[in-house]
Amino acid sequence: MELAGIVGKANVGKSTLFTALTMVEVPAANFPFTTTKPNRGITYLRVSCVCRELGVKDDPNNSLCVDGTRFVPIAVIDCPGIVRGAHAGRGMGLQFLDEIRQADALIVVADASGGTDDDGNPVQPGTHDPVEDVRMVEDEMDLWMAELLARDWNRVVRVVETKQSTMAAEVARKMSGLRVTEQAAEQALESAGLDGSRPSKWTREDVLRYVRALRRLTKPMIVAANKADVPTAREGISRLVEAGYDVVACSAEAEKLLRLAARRGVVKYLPGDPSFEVTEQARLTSEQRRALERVAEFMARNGGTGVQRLIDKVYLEVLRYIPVFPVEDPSTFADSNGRVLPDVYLVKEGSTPRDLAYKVHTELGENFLYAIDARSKMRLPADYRLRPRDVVSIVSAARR
Ligand SMILES: Nc1nc2c(ncn2[C@@H]2O[C@H](COP(=O)(O)OP(=O)(O)OP(=O)(O)O)[C@@H](O)[C@H]2O)c(=O)[nH]1
Ligand SMILES: [Mg+2]
Repeated sequence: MELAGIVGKANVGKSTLFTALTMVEVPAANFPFTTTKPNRGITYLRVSCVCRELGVKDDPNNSLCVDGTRFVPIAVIDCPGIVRGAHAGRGMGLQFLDEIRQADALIVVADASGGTDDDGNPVQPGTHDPVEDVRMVEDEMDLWMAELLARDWNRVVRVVETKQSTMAAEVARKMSGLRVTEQAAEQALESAGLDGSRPSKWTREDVLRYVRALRRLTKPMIVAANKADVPTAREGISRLVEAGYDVVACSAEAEKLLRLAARRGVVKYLPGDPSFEVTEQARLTSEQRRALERVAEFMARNGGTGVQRLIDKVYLEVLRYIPVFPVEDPSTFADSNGRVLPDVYLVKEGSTPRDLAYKVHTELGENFLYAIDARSKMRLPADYRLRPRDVVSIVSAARR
């Protein structure tokens, strides 16, 4: 399953976001280091289902369909807070980053309201620049990666400079746990403008420039400009956008409140909806009513709480994944058990039907013959690139 890591400065709302995304209740409180160990849960990517367009009643297997909206599961991990010096053990340290080595992408949470200092202590809102929240996390992660790279550096220098190996091969070997491929290691050399054949000439700045390039390639990130419901967040959000980050303004607190209220039947709300409705049977205290009114006002300004948008943007825009519906029978859109539109798979933009086959099952990939577009019942050309919401039947040589 896909995996996203939630990281950020202490006390910015990571655990609140995690609970809003997963409905797994974990402690959240207004002081730094509330979280001491990573929390794991499942959230969902929201995509439009093809069931209505095809006029069928689906029977999902790997995802949920609610009134024509599909929710595809994605694992998320909430991490302890990061402060300057964490790579050297300050605060909660960075050991926990081991848990998110396999993440596809990182959600870096910032306190857009500017109401927490460098160490996560509450301060007057609007007095701290949230761009600093993000830079600090990037710097600490780079120092952590540089340390990984520096381990047995002398040996790497020797084997590379005596041409027994290449820098890219050595980096990929050392960092394969971080999903660093040889190709990415090579590409990072280029984008950092470094000579991979002479590592003995690299300065410490060169190493940092290199791991920064490598991190950007292998752990793309999106910034959650959280606490966007606080008035001072306006300025903070603009600063984050101006700094060039991919930013989604959100209120984890508003989303958490809504999802809990929806679960209790108080409101009608699907994650990612731009607004919600209070149900008729809801019995609310005046305080609860006011809280919901504040959320409604915020959503009207922000086009929703922004929380679902984070996940959707990470996977569909930053990582450029495409949701496709593999089916076995192109006439009924069912699998061999008769389940209609059972699964949604996420494939990288540019993937072919054969890539999809491999993703479903290695054996299906190996015995791939061709694929059929289940909408038109036409055979797809061998070089066909999958498009969002394609419904594809794979024909393989495998016998059951
Ligand atoms: N106004 C507002 N407050 C929020 C929001 N999200 C979280 N908070 C508050 O921010 C404080 C910190 O929330 P947590 O979720 O514990 O933050 P964290 O980043 O997990 O903190 P650590 O685990 O200590 O690093 C709590 O008081 C939350 O209620 C939000 O969207 N808006
Ligand atoms: Mg936390």
